[in-house]
Amino acid sequence: MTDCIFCRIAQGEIPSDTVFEDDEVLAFRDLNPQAPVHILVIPKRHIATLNDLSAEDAGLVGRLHWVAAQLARQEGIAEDGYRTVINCNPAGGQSVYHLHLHLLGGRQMAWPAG
Ligand code: IU
Repeated sequence: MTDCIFCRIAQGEIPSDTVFEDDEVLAFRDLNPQAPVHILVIPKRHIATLNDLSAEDAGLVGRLHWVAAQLARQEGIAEDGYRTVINCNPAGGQSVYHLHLHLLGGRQMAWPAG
């Protein structure tokens, strides 16, 4: 989708601080970090929200989490702990309509999430 900013980042049309990339997945640092480590892990293919997943996408979503866990190790936050979040639709706090997994760490997280 040409009007999707994360599709444009995934295609390299808009620069990002990339920390991981393969054929299916891109991970880059959030422009407005909410924690010392705040990375977004996205599928390169456009999927708007968690609601738009098909059964065939289950492996891809697992891969987003696997990449997040590898990055947590790489960033040195795996042992202390971290949080992964996928916001869905307005009440879930989603603002960019291209599926993305937040990886947040480097500080104590509060619960319940705001
Ligand atoms: P949300 O779950 O849709 O609310 O998260 C969107 C995130 O995308 C949010 O943390 C933004 O800071 C981040 N972001 C970004 O890193 N780069 C961008 O160009 C845009 C949003 I637009």
